[in-house]
Amino acid sequence: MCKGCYRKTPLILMLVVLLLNLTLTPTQAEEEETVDLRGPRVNYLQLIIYPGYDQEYQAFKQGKIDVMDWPLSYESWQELQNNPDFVIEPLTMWDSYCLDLNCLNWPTSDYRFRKAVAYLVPYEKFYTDVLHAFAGELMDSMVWSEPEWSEWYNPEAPKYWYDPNLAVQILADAGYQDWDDDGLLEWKAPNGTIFDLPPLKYYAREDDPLREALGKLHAAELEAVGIPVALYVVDKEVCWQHAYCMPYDYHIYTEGLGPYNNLLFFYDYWHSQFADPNIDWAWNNVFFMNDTYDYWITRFKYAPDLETAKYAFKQALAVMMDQVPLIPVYHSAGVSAYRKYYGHHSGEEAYWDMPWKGFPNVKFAVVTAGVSDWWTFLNAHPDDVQRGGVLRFGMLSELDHVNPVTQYSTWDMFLASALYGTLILRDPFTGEHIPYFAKDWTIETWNNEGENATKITFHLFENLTWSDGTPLTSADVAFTMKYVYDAAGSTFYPYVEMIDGIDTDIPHIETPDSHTVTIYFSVQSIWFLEMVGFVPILPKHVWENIPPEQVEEQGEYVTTGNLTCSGPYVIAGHQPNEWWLLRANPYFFRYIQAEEVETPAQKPDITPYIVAAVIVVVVVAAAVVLVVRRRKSRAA
Ligand SMILES: [Ca+2]
Repeated sequence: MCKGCYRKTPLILMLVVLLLNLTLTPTQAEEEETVDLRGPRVNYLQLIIYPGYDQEYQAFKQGKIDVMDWPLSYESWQELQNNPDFVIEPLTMWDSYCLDLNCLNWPTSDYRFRKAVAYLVPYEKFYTDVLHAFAGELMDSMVWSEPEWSEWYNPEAPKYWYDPNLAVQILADAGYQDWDDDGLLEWKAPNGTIFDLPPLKYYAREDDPLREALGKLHAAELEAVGIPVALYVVDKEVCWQHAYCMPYDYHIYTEGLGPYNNLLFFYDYWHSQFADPNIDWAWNNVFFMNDTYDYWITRFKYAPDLETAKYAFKQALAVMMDQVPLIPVYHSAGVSAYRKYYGHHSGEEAYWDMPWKGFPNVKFAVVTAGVSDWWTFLNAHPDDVQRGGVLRFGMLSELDHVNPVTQYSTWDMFLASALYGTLILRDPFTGEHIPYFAKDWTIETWNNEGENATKITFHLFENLTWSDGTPLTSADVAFTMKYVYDAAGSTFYPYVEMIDGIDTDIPHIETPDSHTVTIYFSVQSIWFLEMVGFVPILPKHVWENIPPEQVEEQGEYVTTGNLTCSGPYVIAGHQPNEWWLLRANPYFFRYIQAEEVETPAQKPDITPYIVAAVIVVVVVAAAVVLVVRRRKSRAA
């Protein structure tokens, strides 16, 4: 779900936060809900991979996993809602499911045609028949009027509620009519020449029932007005080959974005500089190229204050909605769920039937919203056990990149966030920036050749340690910023590209002592904390030996079968396409000691996992080959 990468931001300038109490108390949660910043509370986290939603759901129902990575479907919710073995929580997720319209391929290259296509999305029918007013909420704009986003929403921006008569009128005015009376539209050029329309290549995601249904409903509406459609309901890999890879042979694709916590992706995805059809995985894969949009979205990204950012964003949003390179349709809602009691796993009798605790219902996600975010990895535990047991977490996919630098999919991010830390986190309930590896930070301006520019000073906690026992210092932070700028296919390039001197051998980053780092940016923006604060910190002593241009082929996991990390977990084993086993990392700076030593009989029987893991590492290494310059985070 995120190139992964994604954030609503209560902006706090010149912020100094001192963490005095390790337990957060949400200020405005409707019900009392807290998270613990210390963890993990289980000995092991097992990420178990399933080929599809149905298989994962069956495993969840049978108690083979404690929580799913995906929200419950409408049908699953109906089945479980009164079952006392499950805890079901309402889900708020800021993601976007939209229709990508390829602005390079005719006829979706014609903005009048795109407008007509937008007016043919049967929103209400989709909402009642497919979403069941449950699984998602309709969006009338790429940023919609949820309370949390209302200050960025532009009510004046064009909307495209279903109106087939208007669609036909727009098409006719633009020359798209049934000129030869065969039931299909043709286009009459201004000089009178008539062109047949090519069937619209429409890609809908077979692995996602909602997106499949959306594609089918919309395609039927297009055909009903005489637009020829070739609908391909195919797996995500096939969709990606057409929607994200050369030669971008598609007209419409059922896109998923997010979840996100801020709106910076409007720059990263749709500024025209990223619309390069000559590379695979172009971020701007709809090839939206509009000077006015570029102007406003750049003003937004490099805004010196919040008011400037809001104004510029609303202008950009109005341009985008007028030009419709994408049609917003819905965002996820519904519920996510976990099992109420610890399962009957052999060797874990000590925990059987204990209530599970520590599944916060996250609104501002590290990886994904609901009860299956990173916070659950850190907090989940059997009732009063200080630390013990195994959390079994279902996943819909194997990872794409076992690499913190090129992490891309949701599943890449689940692993990376379990292993690596960032300078800051967000309060999962309010979105406020809170300490992680940095205990406090200060945002100031500096004089860059006569212009105001931003600098941020972070003070690191002093007990940060890598999983091999090496201290984690400001040198690791400085190294990381330069490395993720240089690395091929780096997910975090946009986060660091405005660091002053980042394209030189000596970036403008100061490390006056081992726990202090000051990062200078070349311009001023309110967003820089949002960027560098969420880059996973890498161990310099490991990654300095990996050439940035070889970050994928020579990445640490590919060459060693392990990842030196500093987060809550370390890798304990991996069976490709079946599971990852992670063990609580005793070097994690907020590691929770077990209150008492468990007897061997209480330990989970994980011997088969570890044996298998030794065997399979080479296979994985050979499979990791895809290298791209930039990627975006996808909802799936
Ligand atoms: Ca015709």
